[in-house]
Amino acid sequence: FELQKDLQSALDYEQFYLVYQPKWNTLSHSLIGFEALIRWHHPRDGLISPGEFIPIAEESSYIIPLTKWILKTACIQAKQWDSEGYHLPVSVNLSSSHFRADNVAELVRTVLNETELSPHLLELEITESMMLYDLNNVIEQLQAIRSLGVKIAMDDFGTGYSSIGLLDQIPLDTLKLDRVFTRNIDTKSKRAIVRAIILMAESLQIQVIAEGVETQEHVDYLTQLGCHYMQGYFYAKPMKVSDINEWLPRLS
Ligand code: G
Ligand code: G
Ligand code: MN
Ligand code: NA
Repeated sequence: FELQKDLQSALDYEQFYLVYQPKWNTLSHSLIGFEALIRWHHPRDGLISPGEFIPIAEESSYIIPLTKWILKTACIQAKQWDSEGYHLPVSVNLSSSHFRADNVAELVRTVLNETELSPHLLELEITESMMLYDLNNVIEQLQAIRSLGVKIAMDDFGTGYSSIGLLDQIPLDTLKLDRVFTRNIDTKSKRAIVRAIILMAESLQIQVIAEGVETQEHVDYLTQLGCHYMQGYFYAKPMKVSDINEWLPRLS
């Protein structure tokens, strides 16, 4: 209750900020983009995890203005990096309740217009649970978003209510392999599943990126299985803009 009340004023008091986690191409050893992740600096309790407050925001329509702020802030940042010569896409996480409560495609169109960000520098991360309700409505919105030139990624793939049978119906550019696969990649049976997911994605012309890559062993196994896009603490943690800006010039 307390948290819910504080949440309502957090946007007005500018208590939110975004951190950005690099995504890596392990073949070319290059940065391929960032995932934007929200942080809440609570005036009394300090840093509160989105794992705690996003579900609360999702229970009310607060998720709509909150996501609008996230989307706009991430687009402004991507536009800024673009103008500095870093033409890197930024991904933004969307909540499934948002698709039920609002026209997400319209929001994306508005924010792209306001920020003048090139649509190909934006990616949206959706989850399998989005497909549970009103599948046709979600697919329609995703098609409208994709026709703008914005990319769509399926987050946490393989853990939720598996949408494997829908992969040819959902407009999709990327699968984000959930970090439980990475964590258990030293298990033969898990590798068999990951291999099958990668082969299936290839045939459907969908890219695969592994999440939660933390060790050289993870990198080696995933590389053997044909996965060449990775995200995780092994490469970089989510960072504040000021840290990213210090880190970027040292890459090349
Ligand atoms: O960043 P962290 O690992 O603490 O995130 C915890 C959870 O919160 C993850 O499931 C992540 O997807 C979610 N999350 C983080 N930032 C956002 C955001 O901006 N929007 C939404 N909808 N979820 C987010
Ligand atoms: O659900 P989603 O994939 O959007 O969640 C992203 C969350 O995963 C972020 O909160 C981020 O802090 C966290 N994360 C990023 N890299 C790693 C990692 O290598 N290991 C673990 N355990 N968590 C990670
Ligand atoms: Mn994500
Ligand atoms: Na994920």
